[in-house]
Amino acid sequence: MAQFEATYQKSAQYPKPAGLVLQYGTAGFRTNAKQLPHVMFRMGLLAVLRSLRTRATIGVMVTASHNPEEDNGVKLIDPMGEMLELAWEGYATQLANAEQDGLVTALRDIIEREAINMDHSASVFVGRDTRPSSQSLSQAVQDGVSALGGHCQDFGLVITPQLHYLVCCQNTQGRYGDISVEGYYKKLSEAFIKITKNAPPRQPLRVDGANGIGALQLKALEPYLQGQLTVLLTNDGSTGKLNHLCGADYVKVQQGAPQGMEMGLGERCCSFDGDGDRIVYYYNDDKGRFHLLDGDKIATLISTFIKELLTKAGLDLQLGVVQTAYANGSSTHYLQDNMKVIVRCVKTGVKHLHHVALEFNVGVYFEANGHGTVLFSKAAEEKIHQLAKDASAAEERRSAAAQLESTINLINQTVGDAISDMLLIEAVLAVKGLTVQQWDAIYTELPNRQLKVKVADRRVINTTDAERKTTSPAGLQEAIDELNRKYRLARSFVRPSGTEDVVRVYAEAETRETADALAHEVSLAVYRLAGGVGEEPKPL
Ligand code: G16
Repeated sequence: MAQFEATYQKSAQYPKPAGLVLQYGTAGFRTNAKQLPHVMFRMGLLAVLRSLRTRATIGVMVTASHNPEEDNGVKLIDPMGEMLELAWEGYATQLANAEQDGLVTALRDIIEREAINMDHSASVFVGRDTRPSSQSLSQAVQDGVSALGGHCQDFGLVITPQLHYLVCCQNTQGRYGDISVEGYYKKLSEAFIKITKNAPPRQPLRVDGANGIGALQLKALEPYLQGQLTVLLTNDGSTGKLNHLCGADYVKVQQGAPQGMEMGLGERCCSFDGDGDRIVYYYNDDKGRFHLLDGDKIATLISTFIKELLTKAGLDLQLGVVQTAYANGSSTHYLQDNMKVIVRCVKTGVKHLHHVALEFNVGVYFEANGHGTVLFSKAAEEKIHQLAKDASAAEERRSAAAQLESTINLINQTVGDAISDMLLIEAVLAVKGLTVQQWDAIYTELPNRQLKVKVADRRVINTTDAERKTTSPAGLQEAIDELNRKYRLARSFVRPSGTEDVVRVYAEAETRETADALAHEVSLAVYRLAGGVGEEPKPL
């Protein structure tokens, strides 16, 4: 076929570095940007095949999110705005690693296995973050799409969740929202204004934009909020480097403020990550102590708000919360024992959380790192809409249903979204009249610590039980079990990262000292039993 010949020719412009093997990770491919042009071109090809297979528009986002500026990556978005179907991750890896002469065979193989009809037309939406490498890598994606005869629409600089939103709008013929970035601003801001219209004015919110695209998009959205929320933006990208000493991942891991953030006593502050799909909140108390409100606290706040509205509305809808092993033990206890909601624990990666959240009428999912959203089932949405317009229902029930309707419009249900989550959190705090300190006081977190260990090959670590236990290398889990027994309320686990070349270590315990000691001792066990490289981990 002529298309294959053209693809083969064009692909030579994006040669694969000899011997390079990459794996589709937690959120797509991610590594140093220099190693990625061929991957981007090929993901353009894959997006065309996925579009033909699903007969829908597919999204390709060029970003490495929380990683350092010199890295880049690519996330593929399925028709309803979800992450790429798991089964296709294997195809992505196959295409990315094919040698030039094997590329057409790899394509034909996918086409045959998926019974793809190449006569239809394919449509792909592309977006990118602000990294210096993103523009040329986005061009590589677009060249891939064109080479296989697909139609490409480039949305330029957008946060990842905006591209998810746009794909979903396109494939629902605008039912989810207008198919434009402006449509996104309008949908969210109108919902925010509706929820907060009777709430008293609030102090401004300080936002760390991680020097990334989230800052630019927030600036563009702010006028639509009509003064209902004032944001004071730091790390807006005008001077600093992306994610450097700032951003949600930095704040979560360091448990400290980002560079440049001037935190007045008790002021609400939050940080986005590099592609605007994560958020964490924080403040300093009157003793100057830093308090972090991460994805666990966000999940609790949002679940409480929605559960209260469901009760007021008299709607019998099941609410469940999905977490990962990183969720603080106190949050899980609070949700289960105080809030009496069902809690499920799954492997790291939004795709895993999203999938399980779909099992509930209302599924709230958050990773502790601040990535999450809420999913309402079609049936739940229908019941809420019915009640909101039922003139015979009691006023209190109807108005609770109307608040739920606006909440649904405010939430980006396609994926975790820093801007949408921020607006929802602000709306909840405003409506409930809560300060950030009162929110923080809902439960007390166990002190915890996250560390990274460098090993020769992180694939030697295999895990089970939603990543809470290791199955290899030999002896590692036994060593971790023994360390956990040493300290009160202790829990720790290790897992290979799917976005960075490191092994992640998580530990929590009764006190700061014991959590830190446990994290260090577990790191040492990883270093010794899983082939650590470089210097041995030092005590904190
Ligand atoms: C991605 C995923 C998240 C995951 C994070 C870290 O986030 O979307 O689900 O928690 O990577 O993953 P890992 O621990 O495997 O490195 P982002 O915001 O970097 O795209």
